[in-house]
Amino acid sequence: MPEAVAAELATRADDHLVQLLTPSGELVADQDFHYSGSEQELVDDLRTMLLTRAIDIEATALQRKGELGLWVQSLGQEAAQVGSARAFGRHDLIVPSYRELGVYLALGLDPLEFLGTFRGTAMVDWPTGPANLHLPSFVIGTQTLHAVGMAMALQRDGRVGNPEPADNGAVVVYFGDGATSQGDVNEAFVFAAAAQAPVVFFCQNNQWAISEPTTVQTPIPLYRRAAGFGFPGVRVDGNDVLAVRAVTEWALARARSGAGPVLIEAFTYRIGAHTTSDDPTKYRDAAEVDEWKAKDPIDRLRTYLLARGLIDDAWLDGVAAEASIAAERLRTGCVQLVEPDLADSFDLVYTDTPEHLQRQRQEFQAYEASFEVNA
Ligand SMILES: Cc1ncc(C[n+]2csc(CCOP(=O)(O)OP(=O)(O)O)c2C)c(N)n1
Repeated sequence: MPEAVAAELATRADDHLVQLLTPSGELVADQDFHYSGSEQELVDDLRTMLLTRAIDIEATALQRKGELGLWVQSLGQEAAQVGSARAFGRHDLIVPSYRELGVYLALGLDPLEFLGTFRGTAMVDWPTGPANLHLPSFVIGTQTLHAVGMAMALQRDGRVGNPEPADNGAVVVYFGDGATSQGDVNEAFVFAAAAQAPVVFFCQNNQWAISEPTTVQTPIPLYRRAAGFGFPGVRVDGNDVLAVRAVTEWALARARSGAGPVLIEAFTYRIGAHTTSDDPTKYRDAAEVDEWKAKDPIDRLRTYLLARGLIDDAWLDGVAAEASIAAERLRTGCVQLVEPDLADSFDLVYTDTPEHLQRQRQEFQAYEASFEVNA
C-alpha cells in the first residue's frame, strides 16, 4: 500500500459513533443528533423490544421442536430494528431482509404471519401486512436494488421534495454487513447516488456474515463506503434505540426532501447464531459474546427508564405476562397455520398466468394426484 494512502487511512481512525444512551443507561449528548421523541414513546419502545425478544425465543424453541423449518434470531439487534421503525412516515416504503422481527412488531404486524414464512405456509404472499411493507428477502442484498427502483418510482410519482414534508416519501431498506460484499448492493449504491434517489440504506452491522467476521470483508468501517459513492454515511450505536431513531429520522427526512440517499451503519452484534442451522461456538470467541452482552440494548433502556421512574417492577411484570400470552398464542397458532395448496403459487406471480406456467401447474397437480391414487 502506498505510504500516502496508508497515512490517510490512519488519520481517519476516529470513526464517530452516534450515541445518546450509554451501555450503563445514562443519557449523553451528540454534536449532531438529538432524541426527538417523548418519554412515553421510549416506554413503548422497551415494550416492543421485550416482546421481540420473547417471541424470538419462542420461535427458536418452535424450530427446535420441528414446527418451523428455520428461524433467524434478532437477539441483540432489537434497538436497531425498533428505533429505525419509529422513524417511518406515512408514505415511506419498507424493504426488509429476513432478520427484522422487531420492525414487524413495531409496525403492529401479527408475528404469526411472519412465522408462516418459516413454516412454509406463506411463501410468496403477505395477506394482511401494511401496504408499504415489502416481502422479506432471503437472497442476500438483492432487495437493495428493488428499494432503489421503488425510490426512483417515488420520484416519478411526485412524492419527493414537495414543500409540505407530509406529502413526501422515501424507502428504507435493511441488510446485513455481509450483504455489502454483494455486487447488488454496490450497484444499488451507484444507482441511488446517480439518481439522488430517496432511499435510506440501513445496514445492521452485527459483525458476522454467518462465520465471516466484518474484518474479513472490509478494511474500513462500512459507513465510510458511502462517501466513495457520493452520499453520506453515518455510524450509529445500533444498541441505542434513541440514537438509532434520531439518525434514521434525519436520514429519512433528508431523503424525502430530495437530497438523496444515506447509508446508516447500525453498529450492533448478533448475540445468537446466524440461524437455527448455525453453531457459532465453532468460530466465535465466548469472550466476544460476553463483551456484547454487557452492551445489551434492552438492559440499557430498562435501566434508564427505571432510574427515571418511568417504569417499575409492576410494569415489567405486566409486559412479561403479555409476552407469555404472545408466546402461547404462537405455540398454538403455529401448528394451526393452514398449508396452502402449492399449485396456487403458480397463480401468484403474474396477473395473467402465462401459458407455460399454467401447463406446469397442471403437471404439478397431476403429479400430486398420483400419490392419492396410489395411497
Ligand atoms: C445471494 C446469496 N448468497 C449467499 C446466500 C447465503 N447466505 C445466507 S445468509 C448469509 C450471510 C448474510 O450475512 P449478513 O449480510 O451480514 O446478514 P446477517 O444474516 O448477519 O443479518 C449468506 C451468505 C444467500 N442467501 N444469498
